Amino acid sequence: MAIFALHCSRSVSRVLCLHSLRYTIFNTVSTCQHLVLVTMDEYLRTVKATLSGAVAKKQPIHVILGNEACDLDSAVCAVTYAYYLHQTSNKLTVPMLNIPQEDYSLRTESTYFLGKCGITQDLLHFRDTLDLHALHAASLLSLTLVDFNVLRGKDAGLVESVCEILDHHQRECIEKANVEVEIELVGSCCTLVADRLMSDAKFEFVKFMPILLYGTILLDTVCLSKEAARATQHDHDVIDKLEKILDEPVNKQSLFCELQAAKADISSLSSQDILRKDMKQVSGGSTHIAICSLPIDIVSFIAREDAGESLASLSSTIRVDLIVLMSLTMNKDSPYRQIAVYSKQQSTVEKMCRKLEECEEPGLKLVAMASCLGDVTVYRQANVTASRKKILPYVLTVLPSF
Ligand SMILES: [Mn+2]
Repeated sequence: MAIFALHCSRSVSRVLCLHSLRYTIFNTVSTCQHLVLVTMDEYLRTVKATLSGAVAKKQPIHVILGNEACDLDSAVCAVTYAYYLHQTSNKLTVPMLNIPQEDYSLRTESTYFLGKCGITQDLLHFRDTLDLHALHAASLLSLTLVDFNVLRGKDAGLVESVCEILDHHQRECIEKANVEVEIELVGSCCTLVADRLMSDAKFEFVKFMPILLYGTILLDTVCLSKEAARATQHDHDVIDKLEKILDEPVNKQSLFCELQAAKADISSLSSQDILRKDMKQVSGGSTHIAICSLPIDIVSFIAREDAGESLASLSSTIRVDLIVLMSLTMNKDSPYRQIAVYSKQQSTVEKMCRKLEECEEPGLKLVAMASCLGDVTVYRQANVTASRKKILPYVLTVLPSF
């Protein structure tokens, strides 16, 4: 048996007993005198080492699945909540990023921040590295959805495997027995995860876990900005509590800027990569659309030489009729938003623009801007508080009329 002293943010350090890796996964607490604490990367290594064996032996697997945009919030929620469940339950718990593995490099803020905390791509699981549909068909899958609450498209078939939902988007899932649902419209889903973990007196935070949650909440709430109005009292409270258990003191503004810079670092990305970096696809009636959150302002994006081409090729590759672009950037310390509509069909652009201009809940306060591309209509969105989270449900209600 190996004895490890591990830095732990809450208690100074603890002597840990760590038996074989297999032991820690299946018998975490029950037969060990001390609570077994493993670091996050050790936990992820264990899952990597045991997962294929578990699949071959047809053992049940619990997957923590983030949303298909796979932003930092989804990634951090999946990893931290999976770690928590691993420590407090006896099931093999796997965090999964809801994108194909090859798309992970586009999530520059996630590769940066998780990487900085020792969580590299080889330790993560993606949609094409574990077949959820096969596990579901074999009745071996249970699912926790984090940062979204409804399975769309092909994934709708997985719904019977869902046992728990933890989210901060408007509720779309229907009430079901045996599904534990916690939805609260806070600024970051990490607020709900952090609160749940901090409320469990038996749970010990390990190194990097508080900072991952803390940084993600800051990024999601534009550093708790009043103007952006994304942070609720609950986000503020959780930030205050996390502050007390950080491994070392952190300056909020500089961490936010660091993450924002990582998110906006598009130096290695093509224009099509930029569109796919944070994209959600939805359908209504027979209309399919994508809503892309861009890491740079839209006017700068469409000025790129291959922007028009990339919009055209993306819309044919993923077969959407229309693409809505959104951007949130900082302009002299104030949040600044633009929104745009692209389609090959001019009439479709006009129709969506009219719907966005008419939107009352939330009112977007759109101001038309000059566009260098004929098939893209761009606005400054003076209501900076209307995020994709708020606009997407509205767009879903108007799509059937297209
Ligand atoms: Mn989120």
